[in-house]
Amino acid sequence: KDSESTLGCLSKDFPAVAHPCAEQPSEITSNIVYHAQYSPHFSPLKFDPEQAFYATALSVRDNLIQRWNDTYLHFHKHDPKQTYYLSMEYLQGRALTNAIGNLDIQGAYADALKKLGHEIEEIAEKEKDAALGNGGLGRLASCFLDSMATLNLPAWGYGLRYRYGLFKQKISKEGQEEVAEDWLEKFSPWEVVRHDVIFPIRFFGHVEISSTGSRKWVGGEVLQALAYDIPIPGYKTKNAISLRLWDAKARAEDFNLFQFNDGQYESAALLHSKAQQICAVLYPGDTTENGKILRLKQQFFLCSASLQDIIARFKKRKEGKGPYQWSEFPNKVAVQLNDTHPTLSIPELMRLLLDDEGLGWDEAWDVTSRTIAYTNHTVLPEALEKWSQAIMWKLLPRHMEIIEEIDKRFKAMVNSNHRDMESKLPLMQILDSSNPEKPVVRMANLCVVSSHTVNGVAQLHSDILKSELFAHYVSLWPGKFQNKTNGITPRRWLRFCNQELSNIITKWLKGDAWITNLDLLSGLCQFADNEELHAEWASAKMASKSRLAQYILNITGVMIDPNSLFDIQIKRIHEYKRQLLNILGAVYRYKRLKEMGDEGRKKATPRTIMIGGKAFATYTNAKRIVKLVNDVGSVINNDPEIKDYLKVVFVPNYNVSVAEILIPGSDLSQHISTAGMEASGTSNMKFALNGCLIIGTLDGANVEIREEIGEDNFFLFGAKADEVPRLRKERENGLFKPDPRFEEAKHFIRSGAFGTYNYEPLLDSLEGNSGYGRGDYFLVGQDFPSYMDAQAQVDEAYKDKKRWVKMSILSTAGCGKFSSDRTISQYAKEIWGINPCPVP
Ligand code: B1H
Repeated sequence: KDSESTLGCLSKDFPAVAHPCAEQPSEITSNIVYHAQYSPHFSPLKFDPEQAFYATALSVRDNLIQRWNDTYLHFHKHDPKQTYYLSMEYLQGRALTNAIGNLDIQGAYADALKKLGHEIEEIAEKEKDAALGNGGLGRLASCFLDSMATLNLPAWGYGLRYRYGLFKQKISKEGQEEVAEDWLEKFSPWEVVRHDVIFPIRFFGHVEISSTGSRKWVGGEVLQALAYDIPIPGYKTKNAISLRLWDAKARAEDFNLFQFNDGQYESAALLHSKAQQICAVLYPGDTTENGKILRLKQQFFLCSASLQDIIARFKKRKEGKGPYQWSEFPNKVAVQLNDTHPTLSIPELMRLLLDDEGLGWDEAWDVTSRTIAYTNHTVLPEALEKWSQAIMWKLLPRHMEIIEEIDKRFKAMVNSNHRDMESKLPLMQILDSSNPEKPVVRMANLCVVSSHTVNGVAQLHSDILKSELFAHYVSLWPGKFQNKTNGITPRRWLRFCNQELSNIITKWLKGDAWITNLDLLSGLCQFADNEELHAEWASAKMASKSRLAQYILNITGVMIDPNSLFDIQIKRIHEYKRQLLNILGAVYRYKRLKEMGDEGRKKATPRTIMIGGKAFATYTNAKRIVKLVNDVGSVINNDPEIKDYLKVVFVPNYNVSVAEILIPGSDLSQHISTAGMEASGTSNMKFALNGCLIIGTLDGANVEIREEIGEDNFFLFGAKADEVPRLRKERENGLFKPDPRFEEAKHFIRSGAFGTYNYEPLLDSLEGNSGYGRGDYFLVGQDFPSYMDAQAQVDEAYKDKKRWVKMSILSTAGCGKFSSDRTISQYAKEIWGINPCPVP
């Protein structure tokens, strides 16, 4: 049985037969055995869980390929307007459970695998996460793809096929260590290389001017972009769309045989090694000049390959249909820029139209600006991309000419039509040469000037874009700015990751239509006091908490009690997200518990605080936070006196698959950024959807979640976005009086209670403007007292089980709005102008 069974034995009972569209268990078993035997990737001996995973995934891929080809041909034939989502990041996570679930053949696959001696859950865990993204922005792109496919929209994603995605996080005595994570170590069973889809990509070189005055970018180094496609199946639909990831390679003729035979191995393969660098890692460190150039090369590589491909397909669909007009292009193509990272699409589309297709400036500009739309995801000044003009002139000389021209024409337009705005031009122009040492290109400005639509990702964020970051442009183009509140796919984030709760919802709503029409969840409100539902709801939560406790034990060795309140904060570690506020709160709680004695403690609500997230490798303060959480955890978790009341666990290597275990098992989650700084947040939606209550500030999408689920079901605290500037001023002017609890918590850490590591830089960042001090820019001290008060309300509420379960039901019931299906329908109607194109 299982791990020892040889393929030979298996194929006696289950003959290997290719069944490309297998849906019955017997066909599925035959098809899996077929792949194990005839698409071998291992020696023909065992059929252990890993081999079973690859064979199973290949059999699912067979099924997808049929739909995929059908969808491709269907779009080609009907030639609808199509959206192309350009993103430097996709956080796909695992694909197997999602694909089988979307095809709606879970049962058949589970049965088939059982016959072959495997549990479907066990083999699914053998899949590596595809982590081609950093955090929320990348995961949003992946949720969007799921919704595009499910809504039958003619839409594709474009990205890069990074060899090493986001690093693996190891926790040692030193704190976080980054280790390369090789998602392609064996191979990805999902991707299909398209050897016929390959485009040249140029870097460096110069601009040549012909006798007629036309310009052409020539010389430099030329690499090849090769397409790898990943199928994205829609939920219970025949449509499957593509995520097209570009890989870089050099041509055979660029390999210098003469040099190689002369022993000059490195120079012989120079271009090949440069090609390998392009897609080597997700975010090359960009503190060095080389790092900056590589990141810019990556961005251009994505933009140029995608636009050449889009134009090629536009032409292909016109073949045999008579002459076409370029002015039709924006009626057939919508390009969405996921933040400014793919901004070079703008000058690249202009260049292709001007220099390769021979259009005049006005025509090319009209086509480009009617095609491209831009989503902003952050107002943090340090995240607004500014590229050195010097680097840009070197790497992309023709694009810089085009950007200069766009800037020039923009300024001329303002000067002639909007005289009153003249004084604002220095802020609005694209090229900023105010620092003669380092003139830069402001990518967000280029996007706003060149796009037909600009959107933020939650109402508050979109309002801030209009009133602050892009305020001046609003008076030029009031209609250009929109809001599209983010969403999450309810398939991955409820149906598949929380089967127990899903089944209960389906039972009470008398059907599973909620999975594609999430507004139906509001139907749960009428049962919010129903005792039978309460019992089922609580037992589903307990099952998920027990599974989570087992996971934590396996990974960290810390035993946690599923009866305690599970309080979770998982997200990238960043000072504005304020994991420090959370841990200072935990430190204070610990100190109180120690002081109150046995009798006092018996009245406390037992809590398990879990914090997970990765710190950017060069972000020192974020790494110190990771270290502090771990140190606080080791002291608290080993203190026998309070073992029944408090645990603090750092969950290592937080990623999509870990989120799928943590979120269903949560009671409370923390979304506690300084108001105005978190553009939206999306894990807040995932938690609320899974019946988890939120403690949070009025920031990002928290505002809308609270509106939807009701203020009684949300633990609110903290300063509001419009109070933040004044509070910072007051802090600077020494008018801030810290709460004694805040002082006590910091003092306790300084006393060495959690070890002797130098936390001073971290703690001092919460003090005035001296030493390391940065005047508590993120207002941790300001919000500490209201945070602790809100936490006290949580403790009280959790003691009343009935009230808590009711709030939990109402959280789920209020989440209809946060389906990415809603978000994507709005993009389709209000920005892209595209319609569903279902395969019959
Ligand atoms: C978000 C980023 C981001 N905003 C720079 N900005 C990056 C910026 O690699 N880089 O250089 C990568 C990512 N990510 C997030 O987007 C916001 O912080 C969240 O609030 C939001 O929910 C998410 C999706 O809109």
